[in-house]
Amino acid sequence: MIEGSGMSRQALLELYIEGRVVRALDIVQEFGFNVPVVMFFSASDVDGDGYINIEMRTTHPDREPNPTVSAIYVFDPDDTPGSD
Ligand SMILES: [Ca+2]
Repeated sequence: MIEGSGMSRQALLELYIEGRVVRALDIVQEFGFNVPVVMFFSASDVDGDGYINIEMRTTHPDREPNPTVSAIYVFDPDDTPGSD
């Protein structure tokens, strides 16, 4: 779950899984101010190190230095809940 902090309405966030950008977004522009957002991504341990590396970076660290992820859930691909 990700929520725009309102520090900047122009912050562009990049979400990475295993070193690859899986989504770039302006969360406030797309979803609104202080609106919780749930996103689903498929992932696997691409480099075989035993971990699925997930990162979130801002392209505007001067305006949004600390983007926050409230929670990350990992589900079995055969038992993934809906977005409701
Ligand atoms: Ca890995």
